[in-house]
Amino acid sequence: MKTKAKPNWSLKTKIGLPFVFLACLLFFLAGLFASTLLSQDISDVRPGERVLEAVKKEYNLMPNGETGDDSITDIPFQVLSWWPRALYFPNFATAEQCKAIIDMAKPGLRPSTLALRKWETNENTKGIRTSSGMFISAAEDKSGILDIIEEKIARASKLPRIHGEAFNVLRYELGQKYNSHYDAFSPDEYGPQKSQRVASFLLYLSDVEEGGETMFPFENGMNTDGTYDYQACVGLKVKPRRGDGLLFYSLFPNGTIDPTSLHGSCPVIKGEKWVATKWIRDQEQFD
Ligand SMILES: O=C(O)CCC(=O)C(=O)O
Repeated sequence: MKTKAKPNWSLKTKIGLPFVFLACLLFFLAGLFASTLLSQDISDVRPGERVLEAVKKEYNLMPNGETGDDSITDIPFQVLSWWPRALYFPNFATAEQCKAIIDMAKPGLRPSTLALRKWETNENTKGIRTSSGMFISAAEDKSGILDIIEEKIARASKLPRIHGEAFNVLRYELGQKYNSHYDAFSPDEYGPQKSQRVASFLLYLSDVEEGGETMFPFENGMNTDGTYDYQACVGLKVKPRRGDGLLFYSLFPNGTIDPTSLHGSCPVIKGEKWVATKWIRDQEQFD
């Protein structure tokens, strides 16, 4: 008797089940990928990055006053500290702008100088600030780059452009540094002042391989027990990165000097540091 051939279930199982399993897995992964893409508002958020204003909006602008304009400014920043009030602005300038500013400054570099306190002389302050630098105003720069940067600094700091001093472009070579100091001038130490520095904006024009950080040794009251050595590179440190900006305020909102705004430049250990500083005053600056 001819027996009915038994279907070969074992062979089908070997081919069919892994195929079905793989197909399901692929569908599942494709679905997961698509739903992740659709739920993203912005495409340039890196994992772990804190974004406060992620959704782009349409703005219905107000009529502006005589000194305002009809644009919206969007400059991303990170609050580094409230004491001192210090803000970090990634990608504030382009690599091309940084290079152009360095090229402008190179021919005019001279040893950096210090504003001297009543009891200080050039002799007894040697070694406090060892960089070289030069001053250049936006009006002197025919390329217009400093004009663009200055306008952006005014928007970032919310302080009018006309309160800014000329840019002080600085170069720190190996081992060069600036001991901790205040940018504001205490009348007790410097005598009566016609105006006061409110804030400082530092635009880093180069990366530095090692060292060269801008430091705030008294951040949030650290190191304030009276034993701080003004050369020591401690506290909150900001690593220079080409194109990034750092804004900090030397005065409290009530106009008195913030003791935690003490800051300096750590020595460069490897590489070279270039930075453009803009000091911003409490009234129009004529220079
Ligand atoms: O170079 C730095 O990081 C700090 C510069 C500075 O303290 C200044 O120019 O007042």
